[in-house]
Amino acid sequence: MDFPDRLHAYTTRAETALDALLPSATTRPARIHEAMRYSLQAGGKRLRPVLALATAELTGQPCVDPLPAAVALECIHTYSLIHDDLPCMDNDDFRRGRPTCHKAFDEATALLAGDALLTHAFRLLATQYAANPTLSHALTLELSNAASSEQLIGGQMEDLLAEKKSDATPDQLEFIHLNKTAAMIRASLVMGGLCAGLDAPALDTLRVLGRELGLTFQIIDDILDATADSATLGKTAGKDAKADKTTFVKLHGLDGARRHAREHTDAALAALAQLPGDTAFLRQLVETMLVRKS
Ligand code: GRG
Repeated sequence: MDFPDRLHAYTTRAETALDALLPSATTRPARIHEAMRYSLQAGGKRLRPVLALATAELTGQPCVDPLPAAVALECIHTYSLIHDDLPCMDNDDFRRGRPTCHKAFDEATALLAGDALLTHAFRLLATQYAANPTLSHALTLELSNAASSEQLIGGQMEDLLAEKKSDATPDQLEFIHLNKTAAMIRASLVMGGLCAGLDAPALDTLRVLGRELGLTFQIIDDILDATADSATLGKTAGKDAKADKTTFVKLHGLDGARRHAREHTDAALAALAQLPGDTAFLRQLVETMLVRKS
């Protein structure tokens, strides 16, 4: 299978599993399950599940089914987006091409839908890997670390603090990128590696890959933000008020940002070259992240 077909196959598998592993929209109380499904099934690139599934297949068929882990990752990612969009945070009206959860439902429901997705992720790891307690524990540890107050939430906190000032330092910006963005990308790779039964050195290499790919991903995100017109962004007044915020492009300029993104991609490719198995798909995915347009 070539790269686009394999990407499509992983995305489809992840989306089928998302549907199967979430409470149905009619489960009582229907409104919370509708809201969870509304945001989770709104599309998106499914990058984190794809990374987990592809890594799980690096050395052939994985020892255990990586789909529940892939769904858990997307649940955490989607919860973070729902909460990030709330009026008390970024106050965004649109996400994944449709009204944000709090616009389609209401703020309280969106808050609960995020909470429920966060909780559901760990329920999946506890229930779907119950036959393998060691793996269940390792997956839970990896995902809870990535989603913790020192990583995903810590990165978001630092980002909110940085919004109040236009002179965030490169060090602060790197902390934000590493934790708000790279932590979940790194966890996706490591959780896939755990399902593949990879050894400790390979898992460490996946961590390096996740760091470098995560930093590339966020720099490209900043470049896309800086070069998109406001109509494309579809932002609210709340978002425009943060126009002064320090970004990678503001600190390094567009050319500097592109150069840094290339350097992180090269470091990611160097890490990939250390991994066992067939790395062709991941290599192409890493290259694609550098030139992505959305
Ligand atoms: C509220 C705890 C909490 C965290 C919020 C994810 C996040 C942290 C904020 C969203 C804003 C942002 C720019 C985050 C950086 C990570 C990022 C680029 C997220 C968007 O990920 P994509 O592009 O989204 O993979 P899709 O919709 O394609 O899944």
